[in-house]
Amino acid sequence: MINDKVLAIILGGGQGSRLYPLTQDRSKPAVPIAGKYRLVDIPISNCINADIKRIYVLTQFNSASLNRHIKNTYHFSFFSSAFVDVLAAEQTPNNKTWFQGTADAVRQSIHHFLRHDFEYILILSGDQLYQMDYDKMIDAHEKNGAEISIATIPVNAKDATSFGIMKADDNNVVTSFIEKPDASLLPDWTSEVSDVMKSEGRNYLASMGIYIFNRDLLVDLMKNPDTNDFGKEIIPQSIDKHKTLSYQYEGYWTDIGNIDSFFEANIGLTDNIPKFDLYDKKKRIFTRARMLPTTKVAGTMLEKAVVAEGCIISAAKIEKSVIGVRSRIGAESTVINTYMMGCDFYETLEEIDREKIEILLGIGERCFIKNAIIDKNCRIGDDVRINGGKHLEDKETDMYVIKDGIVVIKKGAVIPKGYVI
Ligand code: ADQ
Ligand code: ADP
Repeated sequence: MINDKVLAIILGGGQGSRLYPLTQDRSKPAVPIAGKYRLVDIPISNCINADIKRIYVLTQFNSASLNRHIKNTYHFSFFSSAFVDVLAAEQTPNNKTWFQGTADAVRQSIHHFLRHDFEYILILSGDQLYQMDYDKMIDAHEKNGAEISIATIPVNAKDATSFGIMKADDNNVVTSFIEKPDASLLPDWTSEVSDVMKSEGRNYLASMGIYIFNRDLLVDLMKNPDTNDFGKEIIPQSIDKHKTLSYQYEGYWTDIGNIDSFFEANIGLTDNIPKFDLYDKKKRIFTRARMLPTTKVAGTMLEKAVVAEGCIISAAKIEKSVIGVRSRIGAESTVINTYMMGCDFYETLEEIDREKIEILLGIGERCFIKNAIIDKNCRIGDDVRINGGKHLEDKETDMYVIKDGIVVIKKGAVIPKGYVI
């Protein structure tokens, strides 16, 4: 099945500077999450689960790993009109600049979209973890005769300043909107919410950055070259003129735009009942099928560990950690509260011998690693000690970055034997 009324656009990311150094060599949608997926798999899977199978991913930075991942993952039938295409910021004679914001990204690519038949355009963010049924949102949009719909979620006062906040009337029509209000303005922006939300102090109705626009309206709105952003300009300027519906969602949703929230979202998967459910067969998250061997574990105490395929683990203990594909962890090592992304390849014994490789891929022996993100293809020598936490100050070296107490080992970094962070 394919939903032929809807075309989906995934805003894959500006420069991704808040996720640096994970975005040093790759675009944000290509950042690996949950041991075997990439960020972009989340919105794409939500689309596929709603039979929306015509999808563009817009990105500023056209990384090889994003293109390879999309090309190798999303194969549709030869006879279907389904596709997932990456559109990177293009420099053409008519447009010499990169995307200036989310609306500008859509504007600069709109000629690609208009080649297709569709009634609604569904605009999604590329850096959120959630499983939402877009079908229901589209139904509500149609039934209410809306021209724009915004998915909304109640948030607390602390979070409210980082989102677009709105008020809606009894029919869920948005009556006012403010992008990222200053804390001093918040008292004027509370909304009536359900008792459950109220009990959690979530009194503000936030935009999830997920929009539906009617095709003709979007084309019209894109004609004004002075509007660069949906949250800052398009939405606030539209609510008086075009019927804008708030579609409220109360499930799990988290923005994973910075290192801290990215880390929490990944480590959260090790909870007894994670808020993000990777085991629901109706809401499957798709990713590249890799045909990896099973994981081999010897003598390891695993406590709340999420371990992907193809790993070789002899650690003493792995606790509250996500261990990505092809990870190797040596004997007597301890890994706590850590997201290890894994490796893109294995090294054969012959290669190790021939190249005289001293520090092997993965984590060596007798290491202690806590509160860290280890990007792909790192080599961590024996007896390395990484003890992340709030006692560490923000810092950057060739090998790692410390942000909010989380030690992020850069992709492919080699950490010498006995090194201490
Ligand atoms: P932000 O998340 O701060 O607020 P923004 O930085 O514009 O908004 O990013 C939205 C999405 O678009 C992200 O996935 C981002 O990576 C992507 N993006 C940003 N610039 C881009 C570009 N030039 N090209 C392609 N993709 C780009 C928005 C809304 C708020 C709302 C929050 C919810 O403005 O109103 O509350 O999303 O997260
Ligand atoms: P995944 O989706 O499993 O993370 P990718 O396709 O992104 O994998 O990455 C695999 C990359 O690793 C490919 O670019 C591949 O060429 C590269 N690669 C495979 N084997 C080796 C190797 N022995 N040394 C260096 N790079 C390798």
